[in-house]
Amino acid sequence: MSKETFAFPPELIERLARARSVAVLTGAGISAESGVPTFRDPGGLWERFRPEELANVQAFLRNPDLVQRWYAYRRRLVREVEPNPGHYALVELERMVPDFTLITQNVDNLHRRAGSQRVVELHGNLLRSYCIDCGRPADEVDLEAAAEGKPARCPTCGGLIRPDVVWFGEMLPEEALAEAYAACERAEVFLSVGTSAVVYPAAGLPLEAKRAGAYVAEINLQPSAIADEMDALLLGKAGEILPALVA
Ligand code: BJW
Ligand code: ZN
Repeated sequence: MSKETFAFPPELIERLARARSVAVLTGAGISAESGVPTFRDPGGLWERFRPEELANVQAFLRNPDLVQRWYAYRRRLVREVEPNPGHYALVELERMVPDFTLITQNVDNLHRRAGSQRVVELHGNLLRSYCIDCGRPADEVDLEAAAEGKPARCPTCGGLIRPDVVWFGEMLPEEALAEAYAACERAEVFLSVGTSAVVYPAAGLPLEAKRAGAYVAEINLQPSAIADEMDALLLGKAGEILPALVA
């Protein structure tokens, strides 16, 4: 597929060709074609697992073993998959634009593995873990040391080890969030890709960019919660639309 075969709004193509500053926000949808389940789609993670039992600190403290095992399962999964054409198209876009920021809600590390350089991780990274008491980073060996039914603990202080991701009710990493807002202020074009836009503050970023003057376009399988606010809505797979857009 190329720009000719895909009906892109001419204004998007023109703005993108001229833009010196572009920001992109990605969500789970961009990794779907790699085989990583999204959260809220049919068959998504939250259909089989309840977020309130897994994605907040109270749940972790109540049942650290269960939460650790859930993340171990997801770590294995993301290590087994590969970045897809959507990820690689964003690497290409970064090469074409002088000021480019890739803001991601994803914790799967696939943007970095694809080769994206400037990646702002808003919700952390599944492949990192740390001790909730002393803060030391933990490695895979520490995590695997857990005995059956006993959660993994820090070899230094005995504290529980948690994944370095942002759970509900937790603050996003301050520096990452500041970088994301700054990129929204500068962006002439902002692309929102594969996110349902229901989780804040990330969901507010496209509208920040629009308020600051950017042309905002959404690329999504289904319209997001904020699709009506977009200048352009491109419905389809990110792994097909993004490569056509940057071709
Ligand atoms: C495709 C596709 C293909 C499929 N191609 N597309 C303001 C208003 C209301 C509530 C709040 C608010 N501010 C804060 C809150 C509370 C809360 C919140 O937002 N709640 C709402 C759900 C109501 N936010 C927080 O708690 C945040 N912290 C915070 O704000 O701190 C300050 C504070 C604290 C206390 C009180 C108030 C303020 C933290 C949010 C952390 C989110 N964490 C998670 C889990 C990360 C760890 C893990 O992975 O386990 O992050 S939740 C989960 O959702 C994950 C994702 O990053 C996030 C977003 O999901 P995403 O990426 O959009 O995925 P889906 O599945 O929802 O959508 C997929 C999309 O792809 C769909 O649109 C498909 O159509 C599409 N798609 N295939 C293109 N091939
Ligand atoms: Zn410790």
